[in-house]
Amino acid sequence: MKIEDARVIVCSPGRNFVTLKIVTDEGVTGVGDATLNGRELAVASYLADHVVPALIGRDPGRIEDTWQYLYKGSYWRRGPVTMTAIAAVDTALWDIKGKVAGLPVYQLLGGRSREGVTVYGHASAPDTESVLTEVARYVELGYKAVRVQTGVPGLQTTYGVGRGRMFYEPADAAVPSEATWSTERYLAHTPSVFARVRDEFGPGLRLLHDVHHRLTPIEAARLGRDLEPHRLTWMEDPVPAELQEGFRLIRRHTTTPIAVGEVFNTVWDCQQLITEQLVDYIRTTVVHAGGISHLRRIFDLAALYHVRSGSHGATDLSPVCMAAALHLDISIPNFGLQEYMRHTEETDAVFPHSYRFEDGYLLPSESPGLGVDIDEALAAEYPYKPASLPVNRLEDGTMHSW
Ligand code: EZ4
Ligand code: CO
Repeated sequence: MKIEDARVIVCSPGRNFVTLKIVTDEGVTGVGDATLNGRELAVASYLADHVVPALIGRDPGRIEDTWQYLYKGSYWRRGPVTMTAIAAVDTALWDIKGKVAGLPVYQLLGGRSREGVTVYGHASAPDTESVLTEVARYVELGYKAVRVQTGVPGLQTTYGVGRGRMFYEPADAAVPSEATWSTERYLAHTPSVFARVRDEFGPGLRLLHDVHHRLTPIEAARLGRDLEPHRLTWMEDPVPAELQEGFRLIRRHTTTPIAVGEVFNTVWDCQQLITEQLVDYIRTTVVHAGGISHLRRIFDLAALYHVRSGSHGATDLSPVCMAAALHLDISIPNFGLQEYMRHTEETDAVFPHSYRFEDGYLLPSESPGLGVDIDEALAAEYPYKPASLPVNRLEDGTMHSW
């Protein structure tokens, strides 16, 4: 079998997505997600201009060899654009291998290690009282874990607080919109939100919170300590993580578990965090960390150090990524949680899939391969729209991490 064609499909059904579809000479096809939020066209060009020509004629069964070819062969290693492009190829080849074998991909990864993939949803609202209603909505749907984000008194907008119920889409303008941040206001407010939510919902519900890279290690240590009585499942991205050793300082002061990694691309970005046991959950994903092959390497390393998976799953990760994530999630020994933000109806229609939500779990498809596809005719009805992630400034105008 040979790769005959590979198409890069850019579309915007509700938001922008980049998808790679590989076609073989025997008619078997595979799909991979290549969406990098706010930088979509860079990956589309990387694939179309630099990767696709080298794929034509290759044996689609050689997944590992193709991964190494694209990683070592580019000379310029790592980085989000490169690793997202490699991820798309890797994912599509796993899809093809599953279809050829007549098995869902999780069977090729060793089969089920659990009955379902526990997911968490996003409850958000401008204030504490109204967020209780949003958490209750998820509990009623059967969710066993909920991420809670609220507005901060004195700040106009805050990360994670959506305009609509059960939906949040931060990439909102062609040129980045600007938000204002105050660490003081945030630290003063957030513990009281979790006190109220824990009090209302009791000890059984798993609660999570995303700090979104906005604190310094000692500030994060203080927040972690203030949240300890409310027993969070995790505090996510407490600080920007380029400085991996910075997490030692957080660890010294708090037992609130830490989850990091949605912006990481390779095992090298989290090697120290994992081997020094500085985090509890690693949030790397299929689409941004080199596909199923490389993500499994990261999770295997993590398993040696008591670190569990907690893959990113916001709406900018397409149903193709979600389908792939579920095959890995159900098979690995050290699964923790999977983030799950529901896509819009338009997105779901363009990416027909057969994974399903049931009582707080997502269940991977039983179809051969990944069990997801792209309707190219429908996708063509939703052309790309420039959209960037916002930027963040402190109240005095200083640039800050968003
Ligand atoms: O800001 O996916 O945990 N989820 C997140 C997301 C990210 C977006 C960036 O593309 O942090 O909301
Ligand atoms: Co996050």
